Amino acid sequence: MMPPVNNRFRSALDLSGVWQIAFDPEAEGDAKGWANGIDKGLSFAIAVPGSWNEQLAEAGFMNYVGDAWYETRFFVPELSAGRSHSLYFGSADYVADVWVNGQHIGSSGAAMLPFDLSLDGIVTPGEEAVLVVRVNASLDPDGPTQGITQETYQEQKRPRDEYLPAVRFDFFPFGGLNRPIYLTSKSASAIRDYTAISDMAGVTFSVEAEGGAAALVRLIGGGETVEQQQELVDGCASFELAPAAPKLWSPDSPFLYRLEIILIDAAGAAIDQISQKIGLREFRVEGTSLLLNGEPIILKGFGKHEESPLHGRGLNLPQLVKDFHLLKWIGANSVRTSHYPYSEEFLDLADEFGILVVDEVFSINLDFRHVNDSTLANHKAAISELIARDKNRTCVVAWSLSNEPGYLAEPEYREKSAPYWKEIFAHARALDPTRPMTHANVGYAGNDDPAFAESDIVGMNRYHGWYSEPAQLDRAVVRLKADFDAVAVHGKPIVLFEFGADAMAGQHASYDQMFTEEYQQRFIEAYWAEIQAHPAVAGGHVWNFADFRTAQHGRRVVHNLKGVFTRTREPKMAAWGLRKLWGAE
Ligand code: BDP
Repeated sequence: MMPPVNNRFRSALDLSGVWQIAFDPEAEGDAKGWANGIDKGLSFAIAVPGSWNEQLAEAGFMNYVGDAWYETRFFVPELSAGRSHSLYFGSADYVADVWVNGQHIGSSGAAMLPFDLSLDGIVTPGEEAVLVVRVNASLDPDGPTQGITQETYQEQKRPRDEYLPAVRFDFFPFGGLNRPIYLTSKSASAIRDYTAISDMAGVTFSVEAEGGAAALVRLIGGGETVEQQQELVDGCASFELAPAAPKLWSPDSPFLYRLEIILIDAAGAAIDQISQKIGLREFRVEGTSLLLNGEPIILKGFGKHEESPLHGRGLNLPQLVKDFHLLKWIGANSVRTSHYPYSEEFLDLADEFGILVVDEVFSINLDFRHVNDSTLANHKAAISELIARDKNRTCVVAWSLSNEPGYLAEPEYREKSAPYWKEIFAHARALDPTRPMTHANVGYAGNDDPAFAESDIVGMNRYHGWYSEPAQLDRAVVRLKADFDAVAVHGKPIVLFEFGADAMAGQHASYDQMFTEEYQQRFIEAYWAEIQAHPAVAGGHVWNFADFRTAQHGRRVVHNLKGVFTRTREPKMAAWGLRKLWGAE
């Protein structure tokens, strides 16, 4: 799916602003006719994009995950008469239905990904339209991240496991319209999709269009313009664009070309255009190494989250820009989008700043006691939608297809997961044969995790010295090295996608004590030494870049404090330590 574009041929009107929201805990909105307009007697003002939780905490909705109905009005410009209109949602957390002028125009697809709904025949240029969106922040029990309800803990006699809100993961389930929404317009004859695969020599490119006779493609940059025009056959054409003196993209020098795709009609006139920035780079696996542009690279970076005070998971551009400066300041070269696809604005900045992205599908802690055919189908659909959105991104160098499946050490994981992973990885590889695939293994799933056989990169998360061997780094590193040795049998590069310790900013001790800034720093340094020493380990991502909010339960102080920056981005001691370790000082 292509992001919204503003140019000569297309317009994208940002509908961000203050909307109205009404909560519907009993799911009666449908029967009450809220699709035509929500009950203003019950509604609150709400900023979009932005999660409802912290905005409306005082009104009682901090932990709300049920139906919530949004309403706004938008104007369809008269100028756009005769054009094709749609509404583009960056995401809706986690499921949504959309009505315009009382008509149901469609639903969201995979959670945390965009969806685009046609308005043709629904809106009239020159007139205002009423937009109603019903969002629900609970997850399908058969999704790639399985949902859970508040009742489950009691039914399963696990009251001590109860989280508020009920989730099966370690971050807060912020609900709402968390990314921008656009009213888009384009001509009926338009570029439908394109695939741009870059390497060190240039770009292999293919385009699909609705209407038009030919496509003109230009790669502009480094003092050169490479241009090709071809007739469309069945709406498609393919190109090879190779500059004479290619300038490469890398973390040290994130040079971006401009790629222009112009659709041309039979009379030779331009009728549509899309442009994107693209870097020339090659990322691949060779033996136990990762190579960027032919040179071995060690991944240094973080698992992150998209979240901030007040905004919740709502897009917070100032913080996002700051985060990229902090990534550079600390000497990081990569990020995993733990544990879901991040915004397109995040990817724009990663391209720009030269940050390699391991792009993760929203699949967390899959419990194989409850995995069924629907789980597999939904997981595959989420991968298809992720790859469709991000396939043209220079920064995306690998796909992560799941985080910590088999997390409960359930015996079913061994029995059922090998064929499951075979299908999942084959599905992803068929959609993108160019990027390596990985997942993030949890210790409980074992060093013989069936997913390793399918992966190109052996990804793992380890917390020796935290959840086990508390405050005993000498024992922790022995176990870590044993894990590395055990998974090295695959002969593939190993990346430690998570390791870290909680530190309460301002807490100190002169000996190893959990939750202090010193222990967090010593923990990270001890792990980094093992990462550097092991010949098969090709990188490490500290968990986490910054502190983040979790659901409420007795094992968290409402925040996970494993950030090397606080939630408001002040560095802890470990951040200064990493800056030295990673050679940025
Ligand atoms: C891992 C999870 C991550 C958690 C982290 C932790 O992948 O989401 O936040 O552990 O416990 O198991 O801090």
